[in-house]
Amino acid sequence: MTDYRIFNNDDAMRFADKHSELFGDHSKLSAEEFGDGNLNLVFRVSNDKGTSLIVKQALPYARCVGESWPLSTDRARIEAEVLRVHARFCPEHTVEIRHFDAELSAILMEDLKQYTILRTALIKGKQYEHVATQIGHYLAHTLFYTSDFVLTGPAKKAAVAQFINPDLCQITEDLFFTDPYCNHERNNIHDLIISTARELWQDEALQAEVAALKADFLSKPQALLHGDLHSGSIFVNAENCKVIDAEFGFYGPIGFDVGSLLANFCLNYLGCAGLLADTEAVTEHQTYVRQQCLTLWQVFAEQFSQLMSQDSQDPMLRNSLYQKQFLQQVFADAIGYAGCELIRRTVGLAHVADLDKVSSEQQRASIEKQAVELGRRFITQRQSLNSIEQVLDLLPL
Ligand code: SR1
Ligand code: MG
Repeated sequence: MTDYRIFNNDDAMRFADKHSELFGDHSKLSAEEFGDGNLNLVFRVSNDKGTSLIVKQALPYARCVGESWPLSTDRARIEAEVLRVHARFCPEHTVEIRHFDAELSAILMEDLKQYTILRTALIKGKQYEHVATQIGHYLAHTLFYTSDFVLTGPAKKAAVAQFINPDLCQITEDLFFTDPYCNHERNNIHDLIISTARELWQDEALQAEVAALKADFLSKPQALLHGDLHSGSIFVNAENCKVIDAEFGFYGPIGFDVGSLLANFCLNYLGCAGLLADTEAVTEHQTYVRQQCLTLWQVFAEQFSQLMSQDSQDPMLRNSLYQKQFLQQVFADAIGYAGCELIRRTVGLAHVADLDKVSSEQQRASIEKQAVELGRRFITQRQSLNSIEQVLDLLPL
């Protein structure tokens, strides 16, 4: 990492100019840093005609905490390589990486400025019908084509090694699976739900289920995951969606990606009751979000099943009974991970605006309690829930 330095606007401009023909000769470039995420610097570099690219640089620490939380800059490589692999199998819904520099831990990528972050849109009550269909397709294709159904044993092991991501996995292992179930100083618990959090710390049966989900996260390298597929990692416009931000990628359980997004739809479903103007708007938006959850699972399951039956390379894994059982287990895993995401986004370090933006403290507390309860039910009932419809019946009306 000898040449590494933390970029300022000029560095970002030079980097973008050097590694792209897009701006042409004698362009007047400008750059602004506008990242508001937890970990990195993000610059927009534009020319005077409005053409622009994004430069993302990994800092050697977590931006949201500072130098006291060191973090490997290798996450930039992971992000660029995951997105390039995913783009091979689903280019239409994956952000395009134009260049990656390992020494500077910097990525040059397309600017999605004609798009909006899905979370921001959902919080405003906007409804894009195509999200679940397109992301269901993204999940089915990226997860299937990086799995044992397709890769040979040696190729799969090489891929697992390529995406070993210890620092970022450690964040998830702690924030997702451990902190919410003990009185950890990193937790961020609003005063009015402290008793709800205490119940989590004392619930040994629930903790046993979360332990099983964590153990699978640690030791079930089924496919190359995005690793942090929440509604802030998806850009949307009137026709299309694109996935960004794959720095948490690694080989893990397929249900983790599917469940993360399902949970973020559920968080918006709950939060919108305290965000939208009137009951009619809330009911209409909740109907939309419920439908998105249904479609997400249905599209993923249909396409993944079809890929398993038509394109599996391993002769034993072509067994249709095995494939059916495999998908059933992915479903149970997804519901379990969705439950963990609901809980950790409510009492853990990293919250979501869908709940935090609810301005009445009383109402926010009641919604947060619903989120924890829903998470608990997802985790504890995941093996006995037989369909996505049964899962959605658990959402409060
Ligand atoms: C310190 S990082 C906190 C959270 O932000 C990321 O988007 C991941 O979700 C992580 O858990
Ligand atoms: Mg992120």
